[in-house]
Amino acid sequence: MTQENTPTRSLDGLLKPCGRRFEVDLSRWLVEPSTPAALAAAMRYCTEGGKRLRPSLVYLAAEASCAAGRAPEEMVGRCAVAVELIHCYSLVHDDLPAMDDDALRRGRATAHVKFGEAMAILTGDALLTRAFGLLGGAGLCAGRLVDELAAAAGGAALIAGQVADMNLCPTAEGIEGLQDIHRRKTASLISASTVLGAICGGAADTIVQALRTYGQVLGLAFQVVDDILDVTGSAGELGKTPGKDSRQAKRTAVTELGMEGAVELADSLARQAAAALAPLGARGADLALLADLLTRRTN
Ligand code: GRG
Repeated sequence: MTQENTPTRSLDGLLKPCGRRFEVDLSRWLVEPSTPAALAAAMRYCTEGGKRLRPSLVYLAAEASCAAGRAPEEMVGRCAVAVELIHCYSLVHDDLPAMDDDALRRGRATAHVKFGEAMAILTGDALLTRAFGLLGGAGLCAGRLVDELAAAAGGAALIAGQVADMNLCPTAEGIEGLQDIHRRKTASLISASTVLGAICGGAADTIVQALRTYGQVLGLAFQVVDDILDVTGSAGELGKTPGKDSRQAKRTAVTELGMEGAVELADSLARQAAAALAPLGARGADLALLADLLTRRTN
């Protein structure tokens, strides 16, 4: 990165205001009336903490693509909560004994350790279902929003990525095969976040497409950094168990390319993500900065 466009804002500086907005939206939209108190408590627990990257992308993409005024706040809030609920459900289920079998998430006991396995499964189910309920009530664009999120969270994307990651289906060799897994398990939801934001902002098709590409490439970069942090990070920093990939003999960007190659790939993908924002002009500045800052994150 050259001197004149050295970022003056930190990752915290970008994400914290979005995070504060998100906590308001989450407390409004998470729990339906008549939800049993024990389930509501587990849903709250499983949605606390984290970087709030995906809802932040919804807010930033909505702002960047809304040419006049502000994107409709309720629709944006529903989308921000919906993408985070899908993310949280996937983490709860990923941590289960039948999957990754982990005891630590976001610096605390995982859901099945805290509430038992049955409640953890049901909490994940409730988060997943609530996400689509929120989009279904999002007004005129509801159908489009549901289609986008269903594609990102479904059997050809997020779940396919998990199936491949767990070696439950054949996968292609090499970095191409690995990136196909990353595209599905990580980038699909990150891209859906920017696309949902763009739809809320009433973006033209070229802008929606630019934000889709940005999200896809950013998602690939994000997963490469996640692979790197699994080697270099500590449990204290990450809030989850480091070193799991090598203990489980998982293919990662580091195993495929070596540490130096993985760092280069993350940088290159971050630059490609920022370049995809060209059609947004100056309105894409925060998202471009975010791509750069995320490659240097420590958790
Ligand atoms: C169980 C259907 C199902 C899917 C699980 C998301 C996932 C697929 C597995 C979790 C482990 C993993 C490496 C996922 C890839 C995406 C990723 C890097 C998640 C962590 O996202 P962060 O860092 O987490 O944004 P926080 O806690 O900050 O929200």
